[in-house]
Amino acid sequence: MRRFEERAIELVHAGHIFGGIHPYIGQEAVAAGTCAALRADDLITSTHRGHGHVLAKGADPARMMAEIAGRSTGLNAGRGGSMHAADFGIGILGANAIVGAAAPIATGAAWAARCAGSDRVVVTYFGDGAVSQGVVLETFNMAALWRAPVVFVCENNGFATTTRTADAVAGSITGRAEAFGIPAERVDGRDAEEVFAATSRAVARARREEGPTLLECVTYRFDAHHTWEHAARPRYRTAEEVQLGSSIDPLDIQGARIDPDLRARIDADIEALLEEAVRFALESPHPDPATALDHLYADGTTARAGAI
Ligand SMILES: Cc1ncc(C[n+]2csc(CCOP(=O)(O)OP(=O)(O)O)c2C)c(N)n1
Repeated sequence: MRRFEERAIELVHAGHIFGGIHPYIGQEAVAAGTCAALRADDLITSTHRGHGHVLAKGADPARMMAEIAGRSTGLNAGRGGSMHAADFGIGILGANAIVGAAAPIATGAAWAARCAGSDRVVVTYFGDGAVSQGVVLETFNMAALWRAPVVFVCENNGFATTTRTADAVAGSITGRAEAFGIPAERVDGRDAEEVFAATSRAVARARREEGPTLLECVTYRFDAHHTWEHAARPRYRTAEEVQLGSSIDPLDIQGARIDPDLRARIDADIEALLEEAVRFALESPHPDPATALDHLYADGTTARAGAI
């Protein structure tokens, strides 16, 4: 996830990825810890900062890189881009640019799984900026009433764009879920194993049909809200604060638990994988303009006259 995004940021600045991206750098332990607790047939929904979630759930890095570079070989033929990657075949129901909007989708999918008699669980991610959205609170209510097998994962990275959590969130994040009778846990979101343990407990509850859980994973966003910030440099946190926040790195925490030789081999493998992913993305064609209207309408329907 870290190296994928570092390479993606290079591609943004080289003009190969249009519109920029929202880096996940610093938050990787949340995606790694949660997805490691899931079965292959479990499902996730994600956010505007979704590269880490999608990769941790198993998306092909080359097709993901091609997707955010808008290429026809991308996961979604270059239509979804950075904020809307989906891969139904491996349980990724989609990232979502609308803050809070993936939570009801996840709860609907969880309810559908229950109705179909399956014990699949759905994990949905959102930030601290989403926890006061009406749709998220309505979703908590419904998920609790229906005991939907969904795990709400709030990544509290301290900011919503440039607004500090403390300036925007009244009360507590865990308290919001508890008000609906949903058990909630606040965990160190920089420690992948702590996240994994808490997610495993939540997933086991959900499979036992005991309903949803909220995990507040406390983390820190090392990089910009969005790559536009690299040039605009809005002043909402000092360089000293960023340095302090970034000094606790999830990669170091997990890396220290791995044999150094093994880590070096993993790093080399990742480098080779990403070299190939970048080559694949940049050598892939952009979608043919003649196909611009494909996938906009369900099969069997036609575009309304004047609608395009
Ligand atoms: C409904 C809605 N309102 C506003 C925005 C613009 N917007 C995009 S990201 C963002 C901040 C989200 O903060 P948070 O949920 O904490 O996630 P983070 O960016 O910190 O990962 C906002 C306000 C949006 N995409 N959707």
